[in-house]
Amino acid sequence: MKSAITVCLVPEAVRGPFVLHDGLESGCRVAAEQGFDGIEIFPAGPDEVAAAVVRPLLATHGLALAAIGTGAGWVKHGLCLCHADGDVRRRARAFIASIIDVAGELGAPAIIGSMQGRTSGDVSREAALAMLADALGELAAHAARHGQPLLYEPLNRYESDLFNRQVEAAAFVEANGLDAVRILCDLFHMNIEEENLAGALVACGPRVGHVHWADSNRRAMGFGHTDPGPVVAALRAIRYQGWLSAEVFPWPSPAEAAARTIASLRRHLTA
Ligand code: LER
Ligand code: MN
Repeated sequence: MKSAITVCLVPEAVRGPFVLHDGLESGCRVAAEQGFDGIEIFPAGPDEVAAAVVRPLLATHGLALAAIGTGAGWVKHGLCLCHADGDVRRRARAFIASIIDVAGELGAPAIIGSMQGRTSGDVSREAALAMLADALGELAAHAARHGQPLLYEPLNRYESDLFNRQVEAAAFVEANGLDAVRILCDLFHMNIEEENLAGALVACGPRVGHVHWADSNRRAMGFGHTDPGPVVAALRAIRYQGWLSAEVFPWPSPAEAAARTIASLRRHLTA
């Protein structure tokens, strides 16, 4: 398993659960100094993560790219895949596809989290799930052209009402034949929704494609009450070899959140 830390480039998300907010160059420097294997980027759009910009920075600092988030499409532009307005849905897909392309060029997958949206007065659950399945199918095919999976993230009930639990999301993906979609298991959302973190990971098995490594209160692992031991044991049991990426608040400071994260990973991955 590999360690990553989040770098947010979106001013509107400065209060979001991302550790590093001072640009890519600084984010890469801090990630490398703290001993992370890679970074996960939350960009405003595809241009600021163009391969020509990101590749040399990663090379200089000996880092890999874990994933790129697409949530700025929602945060900045109000786009989502289940919007009642077909034009908004089309623009949401185009935004995600543009991130898939830059991420793919850099050998990494894109994440669909907040861009999934939720049901509304105008969109029933049945309609929203049909829109989601269709969009995931098209975007996963797009990602497959880069040899990448597409990461779909169940969110907690306060952020989406589509899928809150890992196994239900995995069953939906399976029932719709979305073989190239992998589940992003965020331990913060899971702490709210799952009975048992380890049990949910084991039940998801080979569908687990990425992990957001966060404590119960969305601070760095070690600053809340999640026990990471059983989580790591479950990931080992399903032979997960992907990223454990710190998508957490920069509390009490970015440096301390980074240091606490890497300490928790070293303790549990080498145990
Ligand atoms: C949002 O709460 C989240 O967990 C992000 O990873 C989704 O973009
Ligand atoms: Mn997350």
